[in-house]
Amino acid sequence: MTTTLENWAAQIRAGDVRAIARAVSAIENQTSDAEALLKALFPYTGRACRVGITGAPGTGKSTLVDRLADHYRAEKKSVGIIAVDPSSPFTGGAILGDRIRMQGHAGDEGIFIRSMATRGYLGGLAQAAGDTALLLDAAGKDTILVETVGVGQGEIEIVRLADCTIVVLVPGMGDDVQSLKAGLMEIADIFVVNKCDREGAGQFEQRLRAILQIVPECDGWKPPVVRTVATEGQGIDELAHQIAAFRQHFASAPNRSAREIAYWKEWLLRLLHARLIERVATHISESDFDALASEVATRKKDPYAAVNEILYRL
Ligand SMILES: Nc1nc2c(ncn2[C@@H]2O[C@H](COP(=O)(O)OP(=O)(O)OP(=O)(O)O)[C@@H](O)[C@H]2O)c(=O)[nH]1
Ligand SMILES: [Mg+2]
Repeated sequence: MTTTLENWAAQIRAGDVRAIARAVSAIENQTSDAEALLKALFPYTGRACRVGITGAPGTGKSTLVDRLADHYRAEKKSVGIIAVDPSSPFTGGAILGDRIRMQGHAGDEGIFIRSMATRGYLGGLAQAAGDTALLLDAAGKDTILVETVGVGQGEIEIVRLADCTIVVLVPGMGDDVQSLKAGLMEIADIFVVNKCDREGAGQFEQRLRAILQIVPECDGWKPPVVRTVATEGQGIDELAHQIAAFRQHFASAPNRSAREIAYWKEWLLRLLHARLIERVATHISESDFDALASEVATRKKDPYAAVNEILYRL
């Protein structure tokens, strides 16, 4: 490793904000530095608690993240925030709103905030968010909050990078419990019913609890339901308490190791997938690829033979 890279890694581990920001950019732009840096930092990761916060647009995720960050800062814990917006091709729009809201933390060295939007394909975004979480972990952040809008598979892939996943729901707005996305229900370790200042919150919570009764426990953990009014900071202490309880529950073997292995298996598969596609792109030109696809389209070749041909060329 070159000394510049060594210095950079040391600055990151010391929590230097500019060094961290530069590393996130390197990750986003997929420079070769980024990989070398993450390799150097990897041995120092595994300490942070990664909390994923997902839910439909406008449910109050950013407000919750903001309040949770306040809670942890009051306990003198350092915080990293990654706001991921897979629907936006730019770092802007709603995320910009988040940034403005988060400016209450400006000047606080104990908190690092970064927004990420889609660049290229979704798999890339999940990887970039995961790499950034590793980076912040190595930088000594105690808690890493990852916010993402929960609508599709790509987002679910992003929250899977967390140790603990919070699904945010709100009463009303036709967001009926019945219509909850099955995928979101399955990934929740903790449910938050936010905007409990709204009418119908109690009823909504009851219906949610009734549905959860038939959901089986996972490794002895039954997802709790926390009521919040994020704008007022209500229920935040209870939410932090449930996150800590979840962490405690999975802190010991065998639950912890099984989760960790499943987590890294998914990570390895994604990386392998990305690397294979990369290699294919360096060995086979776009026009070669088009020619193969055209042969399949005209039934000159079957798709299995075409893929085998590509693999053979690697
Ligand atoms: N009444 C009420 N409004 C809330 C509550 N929490 C958040 N809001 C408001 O709901 C709106 C959306 O909040 P955000 O925190 O931006 O929601 P989000 O889920 O991050 O939104 P996206 O990132 O755009 O998906 C804002 O106007 C908040 O002030 C709450 O508990 N009660
Ligand atoms: Mg938001």
